[in-house]
Amino acid sequence: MRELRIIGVPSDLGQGRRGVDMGPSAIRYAGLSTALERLGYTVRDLGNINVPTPEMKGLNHNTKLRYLQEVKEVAENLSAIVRRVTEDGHLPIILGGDHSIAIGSLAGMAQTSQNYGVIWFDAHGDMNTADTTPSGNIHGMPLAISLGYGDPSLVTLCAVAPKVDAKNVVLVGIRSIDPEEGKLIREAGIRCYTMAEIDRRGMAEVMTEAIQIATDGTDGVHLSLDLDALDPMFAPGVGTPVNGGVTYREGHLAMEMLAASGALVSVDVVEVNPILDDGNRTAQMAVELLESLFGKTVM
Ligand code: 6HN
Ligand code: MN
Ligand code: MN
Ligand code: MN
Repeated sequence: MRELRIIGVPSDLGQGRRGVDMGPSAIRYAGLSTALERLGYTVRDLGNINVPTPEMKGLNHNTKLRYLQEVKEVAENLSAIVRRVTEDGHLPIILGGDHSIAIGSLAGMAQTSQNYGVIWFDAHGDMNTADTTPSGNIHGMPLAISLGYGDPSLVTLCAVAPKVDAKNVVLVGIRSIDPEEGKLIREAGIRCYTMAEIDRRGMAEVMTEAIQIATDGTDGVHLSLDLDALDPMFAPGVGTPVNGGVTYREGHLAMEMLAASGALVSVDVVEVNPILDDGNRTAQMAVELLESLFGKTVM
């Protein structure tokens, strides 16, 4: 059994609402390490990487790519740790922070010898660029950047571009796409499983296909788990909630199927915002989903 390594990335630079920087603490407080140890894993928490806070930096004039320089530095630092953990044969669990941190997760994985696919579990496509963003928030761009679209300094991070092949990337849980973003998703040729398709076909069929696509010709799957994929009823503590999301059991089924595939090589868990939460429910949900992802079953 592979050993697990937890890496916290307390970043809220990629989006507009404070509090998501407390995600790693909230998820730890909800008992992540103990839960994974109960499943029989050896777990080591590597602590948090250093992330600047917005207050440190004064005004940011790049309104199309907010905190570009800082987001890039965080991604670079994270990528080095993810790379080292993976090369040591361990599986990284990266705790956000906003979704911009996935730029670093995927950059780290792309530098290893492993060829991987990505399941991007999200209400949103995260396929904006500076030309299409309605907000200037980089958390709406990490998938585009990883596929080679967008700001050149982010796209070429760690001198590998793209970080993943679009033919091995799937979006699951999607229900909020900006108009120009939708065009890029189609142009890039990413398979996009919307909530409407999940409703019609069921999560089991969708995940069977999603895992097939992400594992086709690859050595494994990176899961990028944005808690806003879940319906706000089950994960209220997120900065950009959208109604009509993945239910409690659909979420667990997806994780259970990914566990059964044996294909998981790395995971990031992002967008948990304790300030917007109802108690610590969203972090608790994240821990429960990770338990399923790492093989928890009824008996
Ligand atoms: N997330 N599409 C919107 C934007 O501002 O680009 C929302 C992005 C949300 C990103 O939740 O990781
Ligand atoms: Mn996201
Ligand atoms: Mn590679
Ligand atoms: Mn999202």
